[in-house]
Amino acid sequence: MAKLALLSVSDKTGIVEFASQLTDRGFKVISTGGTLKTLLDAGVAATAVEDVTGFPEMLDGRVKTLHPRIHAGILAKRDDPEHMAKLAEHHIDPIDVICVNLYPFKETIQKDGVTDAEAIEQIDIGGPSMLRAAAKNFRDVTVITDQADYASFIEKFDNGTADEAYRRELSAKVFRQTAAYDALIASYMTTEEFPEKLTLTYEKVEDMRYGENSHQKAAYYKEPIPDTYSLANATQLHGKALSYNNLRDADAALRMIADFDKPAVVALKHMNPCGIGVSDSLLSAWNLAYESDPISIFGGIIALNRKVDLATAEKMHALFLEIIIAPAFDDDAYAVLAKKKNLRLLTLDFGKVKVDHKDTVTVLGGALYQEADTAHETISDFKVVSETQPTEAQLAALEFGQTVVKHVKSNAIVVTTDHQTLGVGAGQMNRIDSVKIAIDKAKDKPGFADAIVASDAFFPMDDCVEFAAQNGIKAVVEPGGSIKDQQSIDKANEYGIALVFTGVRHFKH
Ligand code: 93A
Repeated sequence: MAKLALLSVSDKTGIVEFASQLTDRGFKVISTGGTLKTLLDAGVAATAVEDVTGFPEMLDGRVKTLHPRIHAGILAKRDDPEHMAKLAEHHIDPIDVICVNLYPFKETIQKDGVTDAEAIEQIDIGGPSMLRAAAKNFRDVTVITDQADYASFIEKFDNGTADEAYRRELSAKVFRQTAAYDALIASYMTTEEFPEKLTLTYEKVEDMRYGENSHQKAAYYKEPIPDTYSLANATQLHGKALSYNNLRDADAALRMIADFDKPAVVALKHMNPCGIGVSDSLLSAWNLAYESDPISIFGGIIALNRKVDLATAEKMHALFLEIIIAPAFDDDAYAVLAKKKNLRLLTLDFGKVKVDHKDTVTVLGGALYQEADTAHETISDFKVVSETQPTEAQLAALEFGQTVVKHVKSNAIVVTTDHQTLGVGAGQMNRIDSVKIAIDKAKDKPGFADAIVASDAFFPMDDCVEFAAQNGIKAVVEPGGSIKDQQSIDKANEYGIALVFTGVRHFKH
């Protein structure tokens, strides 16, 4: 009896060649409507599923292969005499190879203006059923869902290595595929923000040379349909492959720069900004970001929110940088930057800036899932709690500082003007230490006379306000909310400086 192969594919790429290779090797091919037509048109012998089931495809194709003659043929255990006797009793032939790829649900829901009915029609039922049945019965059945496996199966079949271990690999691949397919459907159908089962699914972009450190293995995955403004949608034009740390840093830089409308440059190291400049031109924004901390920027990640021009490119070219990410590069700017063969140059559509999604982090044995911190306080959200009112200029600086500080690892303190960071104190376990670091970095810079202090969380004691005031700071912004707020307010009044509360904390761990 000829071995049977059932081929039913939405994406018909490579199917004619695969089917003819199967028939050349003595397989009898069975197919569903569209696949059958493709094969017959190409002159490959194949039988209609209807001729096997004795039933027509019905309900607009919703029922084609959902039939005991198909599923018993897949699921029968070949070494079980009772199973085989049942097949014989009902004149059902065992099916040896299942080759299926599914209705294009993902592609469909990405189409502009797609209706719910169109999306739902693309939920494949019969395909996953056959795949899962064959994957369950991998000891006897070969199941193929990845086009890349057409050639590998033929090769292994020919050299006698299409064995049970190989079929088990294919089976695992199928369960991953159907799980991911269902996860995407689940996310399409789900309206709850935090459903009782989190069915996230990611697709491998690449294996990485290593993870955070060279002894850690790692791979990069992206969402099936990432937001337009996301690192997964960035295009690398030039340079070495992005490392694990590069990707995290580039992501952090993209989140930061998304908060600025005017020409802005973010320079970043280890997920923290070392310089942010905002101005009327990209070049002057670059100068501000650079002058914020000309030492730390070495080996940094740069995000710019305008097309990179030659003058700015030349400035960047003079430094050792890891990554430059921008909406685009002028040709001459690109030519200058691309002289460094390792420098990674990336572009991303900044026209679709929208950092509004959920972040997932893992803990041992679990995952935490939360809304991204998109809260953004402006002057109208500020509550002045000191006797001294901030000036207009100070208010603008406080707003800039508040925009920056939420992107800095806690405990976060930044010293800024209204368009430039002067000092960043990040990641200290004690808030006063962050204040000291930020002020120490800022105090000799031009612009310090107008500088303010911004804090990501409340001051637990009055020492932060005191230290700032003693060092010449005239305005401070913090969320407030400490039981000792009054002490900080008293200290601001004692020194005659302005203190502003936002009411919103921006921890970043
Ligand atoms: O509508 S279905 O869920 N009902 C079925 O019984 C069925 N059998 C196979 N979809 C079904 N398929 C799918 O049809 C396959 O997964 C494949 O994607 C597609 C191939 O159809 P055609 O050969 O007509 O192009």
